Amino acid sequence: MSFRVPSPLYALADTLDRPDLSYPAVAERLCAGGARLLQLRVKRRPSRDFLSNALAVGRICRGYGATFIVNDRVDVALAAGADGVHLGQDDLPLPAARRLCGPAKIVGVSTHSVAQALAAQAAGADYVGFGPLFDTTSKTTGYPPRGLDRLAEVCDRLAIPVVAIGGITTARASAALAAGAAAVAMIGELVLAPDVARRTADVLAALAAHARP
Ligand code: 3NM
Repeated sequence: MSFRVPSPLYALADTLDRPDLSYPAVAERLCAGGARLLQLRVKRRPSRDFLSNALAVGRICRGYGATFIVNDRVDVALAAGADGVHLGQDDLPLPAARRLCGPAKIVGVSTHSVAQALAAQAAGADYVGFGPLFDTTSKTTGYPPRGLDRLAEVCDRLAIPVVAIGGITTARASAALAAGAAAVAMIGELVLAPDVARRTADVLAALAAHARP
């Protein structure tokens, strides 16, 4: 399957451990602001809690016509009827995930080097995440910022879409697309904004301005 990202913004619905945020509420505001490619990113939660959030977020995404991806867990993605799953380097290897998901689901992989990105493509990933592009406090990646030059190298070497991630702000988003990324993924810039829907709309407007000739 040849996958095309449905939007240049890949919005990650994560609560960043803020007690005042819920996954469905974040997803609703992201979609209301125009996000049409959304990943539910749940960490350190019991499986049944993860699934109930995935079912709720899946309903919201379907209502908006947004593509819905679940992070890390193939079983939760399938049980929630998601469009796909996003795997980290320590999650199920791609061939196993593909056997469980079948060919129609979108399978993405987090990568942090050219070698990892090439390996993910060779194993049949539909897209790769590549990061951390810049410094980020949202995830301890174990890698220093990869920077725009390395992003450009990965984009040059891969035939599948590359999604840039890590420390991306509204102001820096266009630079990632200019380096060849098909989309930018964001957490903090969106979900910690005073008005999540408005910030999402502002990012989409900035990305659309970049796309105009
Ligand atoms: N993955 P923010 S960086 C989830 O490098 C994630 O693979 C990364 O959050 C990677 O937009 C990251 O707030 C955190 O920086 C992204």
